[in-house]
Amino acid sequence: MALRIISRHLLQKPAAWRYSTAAFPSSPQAKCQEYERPLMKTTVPGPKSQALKRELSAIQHSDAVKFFCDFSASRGNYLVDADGNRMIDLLTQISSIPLGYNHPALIEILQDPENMSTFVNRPALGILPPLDIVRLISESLLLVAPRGLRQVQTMACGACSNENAFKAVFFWYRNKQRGGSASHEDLESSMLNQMPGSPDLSILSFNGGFHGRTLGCLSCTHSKAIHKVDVPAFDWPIAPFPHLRYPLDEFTAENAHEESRCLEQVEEQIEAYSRRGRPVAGIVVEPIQAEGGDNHASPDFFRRLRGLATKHGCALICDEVQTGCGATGRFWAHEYWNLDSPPDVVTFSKKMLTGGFFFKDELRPDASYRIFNTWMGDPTKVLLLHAVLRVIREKHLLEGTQRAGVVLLRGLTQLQEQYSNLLSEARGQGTFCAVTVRDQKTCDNLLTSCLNKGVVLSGCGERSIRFRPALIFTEQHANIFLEIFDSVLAECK
Ligand code: PSZ
Repeated sequence: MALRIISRHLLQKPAAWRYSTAAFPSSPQAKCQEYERPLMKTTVPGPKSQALKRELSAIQHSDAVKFFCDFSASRGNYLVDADGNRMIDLLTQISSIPLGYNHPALIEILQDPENMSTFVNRPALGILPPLDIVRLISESLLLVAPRGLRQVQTMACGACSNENAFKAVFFWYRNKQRGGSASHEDLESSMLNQMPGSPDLSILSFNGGFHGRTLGCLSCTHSKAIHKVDVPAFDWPIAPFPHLRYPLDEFTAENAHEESRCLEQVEEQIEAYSRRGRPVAGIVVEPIQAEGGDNHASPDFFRRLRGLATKHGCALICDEVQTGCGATGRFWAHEYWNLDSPPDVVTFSKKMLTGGFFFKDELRPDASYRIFNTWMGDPTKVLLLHAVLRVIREKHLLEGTQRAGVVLLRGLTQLQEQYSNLLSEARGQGTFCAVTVRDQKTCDNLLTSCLNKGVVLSGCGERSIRFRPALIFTEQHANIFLEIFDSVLAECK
């Protein structure tokens, strides 16, 4: 019965790739073609989205839903909603669409009958992996492994990746402390959540950081109270993240001073928690604090943080869930730092399509089933990533992102000069850009006006607008957006 319903549903609603051939002439180039400009038919959410939202609200809390997406009709940088509004997308499903909507290279993966069994049979990767898994990982994830990190573990999502990275760090730290694997006493006491098996260790994180919403990660997340309230948290150290002045190159001395202040606090916290018997096993940091408001720090800050981690025997966990996979113009944002020694762990998800983490050999768990769950990721996502990475290489999308980023940031800087009562602190790396708005209410108003003129955007921090386009966002797309943003700013009181 259930199967019949599903197949009828599939027949009524052709899958995305069939739509794309129907809607466009069949040559591959034509299939790539996206729309030319936004085209709005209603305000957003329009009547169809509103009706769907009422239906959804009956079964789940859905106040956060902005509108419903017609993914079949969406193309490239353009997201089409239930009411047929066509918008240029600078949010990309919270920074997680690498090549825009319905990219032909991804559709090809689904059309290839060779891939059928991968999509139909989801394995428990930790015990029964498919026979092509080594090739698949070698030809995808390992090609982009950060320098110095040769081990990789896939996971489902960003929080899951960080959560397991923390665990790997704790295992490593305890084995180092003990000089070997867990003792009988460790095993027994862990069953009762007692020391020494459940040790008093901590992860140091930064004010304004975001690392996910699962229990361990949430103790390292400090961007908004609504994420945290009512959930028990570990008493783990929290250090200040630098509050820099932008543009960074105009305030180098002042910013260096601020960074030193924060690094002193990091070291003080590490020492204080060690004295309290809760040593810091790892430090987790985003290369650019994203949810917290697109807060940047200099390569020098991160080099010195790396030094502090090494000095105090803590692992450095670089959370590239949002910055990874090219948006900053380098594949990994931490490549900008020129570290002497790489981070110990680099976590990823979002545009990488699969979650997971790269890590140093020393952080390999000492026994099986220590980092484990049912799926441990999903080979279909690695298959799609394989195609994403090929397109990034072949189409030189990192260079394209750098070029588009220059136009976007230059445009934002000009608008900030023109509307200096509204905008400040234009900042960014690649297309990973943001601008601060006068106050929260104005920020919300600007976001709404942009949406109704066909630009999907979102805020970050208290009153910043962030830009998270796909890697196929070009100078032309930046100009289309800037023109619309200019008109929105001109109408803003
Ligand atoms: O509100 C939310 O839950 C959001 S809005 C954006 C995110 C989450 N980002 C997820 C994220 C991240 O940006 C960084 C730097 N680290 C970890 C995560 C968690 O990833 P997910 O959401 O896949 O668990």
